[in-house]
Amino acid sequence: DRRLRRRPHVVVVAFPSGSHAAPLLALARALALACCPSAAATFSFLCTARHLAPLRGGCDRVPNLRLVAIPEGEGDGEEEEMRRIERFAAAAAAAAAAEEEVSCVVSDSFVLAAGAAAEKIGVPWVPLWTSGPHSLVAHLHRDLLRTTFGLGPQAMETHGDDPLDFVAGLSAHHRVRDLPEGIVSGPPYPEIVLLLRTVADRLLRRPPTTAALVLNTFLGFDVTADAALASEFDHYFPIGPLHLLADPPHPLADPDPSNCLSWLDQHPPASAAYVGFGTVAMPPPAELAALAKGLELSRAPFVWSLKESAQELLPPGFSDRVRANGTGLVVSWAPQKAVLGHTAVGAFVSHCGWNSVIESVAAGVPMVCRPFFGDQRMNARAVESVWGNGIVLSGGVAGEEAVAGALDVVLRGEEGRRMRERAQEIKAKAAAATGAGGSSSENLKKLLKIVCG
Ligand code: U2F
Repeated sequence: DRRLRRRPHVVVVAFPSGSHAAPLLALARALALACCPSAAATFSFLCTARHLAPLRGGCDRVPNLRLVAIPEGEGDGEEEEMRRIERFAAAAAAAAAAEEEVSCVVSDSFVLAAGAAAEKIGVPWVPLWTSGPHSLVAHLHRDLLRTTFGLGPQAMETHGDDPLDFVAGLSAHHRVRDLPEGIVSGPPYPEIVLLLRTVADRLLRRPPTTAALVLNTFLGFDVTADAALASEFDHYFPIGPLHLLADPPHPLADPDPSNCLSWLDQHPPASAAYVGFGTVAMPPPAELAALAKGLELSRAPFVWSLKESAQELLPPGFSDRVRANGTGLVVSWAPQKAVLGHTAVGAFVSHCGWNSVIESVAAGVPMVCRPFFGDQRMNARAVESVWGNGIVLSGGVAGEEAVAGALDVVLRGEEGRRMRERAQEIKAKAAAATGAGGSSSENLKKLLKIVCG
């Protein structure tokens, strides 16, 4: 048995797309720090050079964490993107198998090749699910959902508003229409949907092929999902918010090329909105224009992180006008964690990607939700109806009146005050979970025993 013969060496394999690598690196960093300074184990984090570059900050302080760049091929568009990721995953799996003294493979759950490599070399595999917990529950119960609602457009037409609380882990608030694509909606399936289905099947394989399953959440945040996942997996480890674990890099260390933080300094507490839709989702041009008008109508100061290419789709003169009159700042990148942590920010207009949800939770900022795809609708539903730390935009999209109305509610209304209180309560729980003796910190220690043997 390799694990008996050798000093632990944990190989960690990222999924090099969008925001996936960051939470996995936070986990690797926390694990590596937990066995520092004795450096009882070494951690090698395998990722593409492109996705590693913005993440290097804060890793220098961790001597037993190696960042290993794996070459990637060229590729644009979804199909090419998936080919590129497959090439990376194959190269990373080969590199993992060739690494010396491997005691465990930790990976993004999307990198099934890493699980296969672990199986081949006879060491445990620990996947991290980076999306929201409800979407995982839904993927795991795909067959039950299909048997109940059928498969194809009619499932949504006939059952769109049916509740999902008959599925262990979901609430009565969750609806069929919130489900991720590919569960009851029929083919054709985009490649990412097919990948997710294979991932769910792999996680469900019996006897289990996973030594532990990690989620970027914390015990007590969603008790229903926790209970279901704990009964499904022997080693379910909610270890989050990952970016708060073990001496994390300070959020103020993130680059702030457009000076969002000093701009926010000029505004009173909880008066401003931060708008950001993550790394993949993009509202159609008409909605971008409506959102811009809604922000102006609300008169709330705002920072809006919007890719340069999309800024061209805003109403002519919008960015210059709001910058000149001091009401808004449109930037192509914002240090989101630090922005959410700024006292001036009182609302986060978000697509509800899981990193954004968990960062908003960690900062205690209520959300105004405009979900697009994947887990985002289930996350948004839970924000509004399960956790109570925000609302979904009326009509589900960013209409001018809907945006202004939602910001009025969250920033100025009585209901908004309650959401803020709720957000602060959840923030306190998240801080306790990642503090000394907290559930996430204790789960990290238990996971360390599994990965180091
Ligand atoms: C996919 O989500 P996204 O990458 O689109 O969105 P998030 O999970 O919210 O992650 C975005 C990250 O990028 C950071 C931000 C988050 O950590 O702080 N960021 C920033 O710092 N500055 C910016 O200007 C813009 C972003 C997918 F679409 C979702 O459905 C999944 O839930 C998610 C996780 O698997 O991946």
